[in-house]
Amino acid sequence: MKTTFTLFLSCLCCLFFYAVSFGQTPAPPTEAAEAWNSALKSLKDSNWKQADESFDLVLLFAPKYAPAHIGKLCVELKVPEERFLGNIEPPVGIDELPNFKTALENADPAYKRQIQGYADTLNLRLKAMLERVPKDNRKAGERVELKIKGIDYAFRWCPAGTFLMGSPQNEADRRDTENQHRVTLSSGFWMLETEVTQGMWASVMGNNPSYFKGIKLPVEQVSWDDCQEYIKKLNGLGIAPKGFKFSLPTEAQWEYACRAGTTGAYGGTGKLDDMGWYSDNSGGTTHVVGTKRANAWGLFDMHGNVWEWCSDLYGDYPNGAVTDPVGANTGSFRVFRGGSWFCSAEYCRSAVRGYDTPGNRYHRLGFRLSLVRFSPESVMSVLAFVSGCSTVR
Ligand SMILES: [Ca+2]
Repeated sequence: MKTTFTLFLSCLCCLFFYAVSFGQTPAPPTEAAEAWNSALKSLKDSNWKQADESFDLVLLFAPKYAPAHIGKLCVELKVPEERFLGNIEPPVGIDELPNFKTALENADPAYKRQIQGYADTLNLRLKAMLERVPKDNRKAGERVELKIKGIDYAFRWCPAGTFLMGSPQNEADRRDTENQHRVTLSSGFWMLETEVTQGMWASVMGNNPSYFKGIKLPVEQVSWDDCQEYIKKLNGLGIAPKGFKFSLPTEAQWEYACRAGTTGAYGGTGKLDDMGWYSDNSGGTTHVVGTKRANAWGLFDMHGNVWEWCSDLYGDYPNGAVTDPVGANTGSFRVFRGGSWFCSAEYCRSAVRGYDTPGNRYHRLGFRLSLVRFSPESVMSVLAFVSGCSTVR
């Protein structure tokens, strides 16, 4: 435990020095901010193991976030210099001397050597962390179930891979916004087998905003912002499989899962009437999820029933090949996909893109969950980041 805590503070020390040296002030992603607050609370509670785990999450979620907030930590912890630089014996009283930040700002040569040692230790530690990331060798469509608030959530595995996103020039009714380009998804992910149902929503949120009522009908009249609240609550339950978190799928993940290896206008059998509820067969309402045919990876209602929010900001597709795209950097609209009970067939194609402001709600718009892995790439960027630290002499 002593070693663990020493390493933890070593991380902070190293990252703080980086912040002082380079003055970075990146905005914190929500997950990193939450992990950071959790680490602070755990330290105050003298829960060293939890603090260490939370700091791991900060590194995983947003390595560049940590340094800008070390100063805040110093103020809160008031860790004395001599204890920080020597052998730390927890618990460290948070009311002790506020010399830590000053010491770092002065950063004499001896201290820089200490930083070097910390950086090397952290480097080894992060490499070990990378090696612990399990290999994704599951088969496409593999199924797992989670029981959440008494309700079964079935997820299907979508393996890492490459596909053509968008529609070919000869596809009927295609739009100019669907220009075809090659997309590689470097990590596999889990996709909810169906749209999120009203039963799922109500059990977590305590309300049901849907226009058409029924616990097995897809939830609708939920905004993109509402979905974020639901997902935040799910992640707060601590029930996601180790190394994964609940999320909206990215637009690329959504289309990749919808196509499940197909290249035509519709996935599965290729016939929309088999695969989904749309204006010609819906009778003007949503339907119980999972009552049409599933696609090749076991996913239902990717065409029709309700449109499904994705995480991306809407923007033009790139012209060339991309890896792990997450949408536009700026914009006012969030993407949704797949068409609905209200739409004619052309709007239910695999490649069709819808979008709207994140606060809007409609009785033809819902969503689907994904479970995505904490990115190994974020660990790699920490390694690069620490290497930058190590150059200090
Ligand atoms: Ca749908």
